[in-house]
Amino acid sequence: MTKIFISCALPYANGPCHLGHLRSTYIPADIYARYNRMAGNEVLMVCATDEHGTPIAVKADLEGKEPIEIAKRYHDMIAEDIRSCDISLDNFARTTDKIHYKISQDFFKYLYDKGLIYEETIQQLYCENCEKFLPDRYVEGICPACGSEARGDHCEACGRALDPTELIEPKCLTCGNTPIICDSTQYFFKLSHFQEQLEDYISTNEYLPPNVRNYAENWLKEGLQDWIMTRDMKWGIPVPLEGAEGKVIYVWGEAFIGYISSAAQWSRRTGIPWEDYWDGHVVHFIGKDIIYHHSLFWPAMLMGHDCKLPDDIFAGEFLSLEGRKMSTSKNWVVWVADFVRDFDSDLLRYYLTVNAPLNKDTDFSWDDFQRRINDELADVIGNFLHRTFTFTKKFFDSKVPEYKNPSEEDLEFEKAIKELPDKVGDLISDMKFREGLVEIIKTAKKGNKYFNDQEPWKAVKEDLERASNCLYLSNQLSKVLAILLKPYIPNKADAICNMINIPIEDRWEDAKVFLEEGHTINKAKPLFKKIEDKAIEQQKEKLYKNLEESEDKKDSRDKDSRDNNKKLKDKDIGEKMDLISIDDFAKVEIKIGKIVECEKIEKSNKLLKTQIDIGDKTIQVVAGLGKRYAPEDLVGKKVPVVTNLKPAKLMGEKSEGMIMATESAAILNPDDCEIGELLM
Ligand code: B3M
Ligand code: ZN
Repeated sequence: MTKIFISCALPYANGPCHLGHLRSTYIPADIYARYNRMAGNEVLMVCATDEHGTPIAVKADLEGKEPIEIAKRYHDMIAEDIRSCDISLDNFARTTDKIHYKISQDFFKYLYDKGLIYEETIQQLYCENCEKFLPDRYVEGICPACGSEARGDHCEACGRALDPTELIEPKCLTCGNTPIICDSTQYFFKLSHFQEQLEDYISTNEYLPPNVRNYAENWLKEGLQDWIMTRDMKWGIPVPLEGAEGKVIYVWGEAFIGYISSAAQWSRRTGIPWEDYWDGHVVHFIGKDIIYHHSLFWPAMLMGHDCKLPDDIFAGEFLSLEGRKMSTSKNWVVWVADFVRDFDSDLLRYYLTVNAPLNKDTDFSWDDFQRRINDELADVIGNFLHRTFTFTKKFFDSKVPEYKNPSEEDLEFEKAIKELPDKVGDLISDMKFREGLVEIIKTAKKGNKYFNDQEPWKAVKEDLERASNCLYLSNQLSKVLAILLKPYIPNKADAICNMINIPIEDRWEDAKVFLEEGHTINKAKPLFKKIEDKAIEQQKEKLYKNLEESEDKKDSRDKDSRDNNKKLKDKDIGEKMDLISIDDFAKVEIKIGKIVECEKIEKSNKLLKTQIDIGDKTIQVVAGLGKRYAPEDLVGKKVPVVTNLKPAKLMGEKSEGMIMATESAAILNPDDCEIGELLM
């Protein structure tokens, strides 16, 4: 039994949750937490709202309210969003809680006393009219790099981080005056001091996924700069040093502490020390835009304290919406609260998990959502369960029938059922949430095929043993599905347990225990309703209407601003997903080839060296197919090959092309592949 500390990135309390938050962070964290609890590990999963920072202070100014009122409003909304999707947090706190202030200030002071935080005078923008320094978002101007309008420390158009003093034509956001540049003293964290230790941490930590490691290594190569840890503003946690009046700790200098203060709050409530969990296995679930902060800045702060470092940082990549980047300011977004008003949250959990692996950017599209729910949840899982239960009722008096003299097909299906719990469990432990779900769907598909092949509706008259074995095994798979689906779609899983008439299962191991012959099941109820075209059309209409309205508003706000049209056009181009033109596609040459020779590459357990006849010549291709195919199986096989790739070397062997295969390393043959599988 292991103790596991799971954190979800803290959402800013300046807006409710949208689907992007769920996809990158909360759903994966929850699947992992639920599975681990079921597997008998002890889990502490925490989160909080991140309530400081300039965006909240600016919003408050604009609305004529106190920042704490804004924060409270969104904290409540976010808490409801998270609850409505059954994210099973053990504690959801706020960075404005007293305990958070205390721990953050102590943390800051400790680093200062150790000489890891120092003072330095720098230049900052100052508004003489408002008599205040203008940190981050308090100032607007033009981005010196791309010429677009930029907010303080960040240009949304080109994605660059800016020093506000670099802005062209800066304006105070509050009063519109042009600020002046003034000296100001701030506190800096000696991040550069930790360069070597961080290099070591990043290169030796076996858990870090490749996307996190790559980003971190690239930044480390550039060399780390010290981080400014303070701001001149009222809203925030006061810097706990003499002579630092009027300064607060920079929001990123205390947000991480939210993981700890939320856990500490939980400890207070339960009497259980959170430290035991931190000493176990620590996993941070985050979005990819904050890898820098979590892989470098936070570990360095912990190193400064001689604390144990996070074991794993799991970063979900981005979700776009109908092929465009999501944008809250343009209302190009689906809010969680709107979604769950119209659909069951389990459908969302399902779709956002199965849609693509988390280490890839992906798109939410309403049509695809409808297709997957109807074709997979309703047609595959729903149909399998429904047939099993109604048939058991009709022909076996709602009792699990006998299993006698199994046929070869029975034995094969029984094996697939018995293997499933470990297979899926291992994938989830490995953070391969989508792959686990795909295995479940695949097995349910197998179940449908087996049911069709056994034809129990006929067999019940001709060969009772065959019908009875079929229903025996189908009920067993239903039980396994009820348990294995729990981390993914908890409500539906509970509903399946009710239909099978077993307690709501919370132990993974129970999936390995078969129902007894004679066990009585309950009446079947429809589990997944198909989503109608009309419902999807309505959602799309709403989305496009929102976009138009927000563009109208923006147009009237911007009517006197320079060059507005050009800017919108440029932005639109930048915001499209990575779409390619037909000309780009035409560059790829794909041919059907025949594998004429194939051998294993020594020292690799998956690479195969193949010679492929592509008509006019034979090329050598090194392919990662060895886990799935033996070399002798491939000789003589026809395969699609990309033939105009730049040659590369893999394990010292030249590779002049690429065999088209799916992400699960199956050679392309659409009938054998899953819908939605990526080719690579
Ligand atoms: N509040 C939200 C974000 O940048 C930010 C996360 C803090 S995690 C310690 O996604
Ligand atoms: Zn001003």
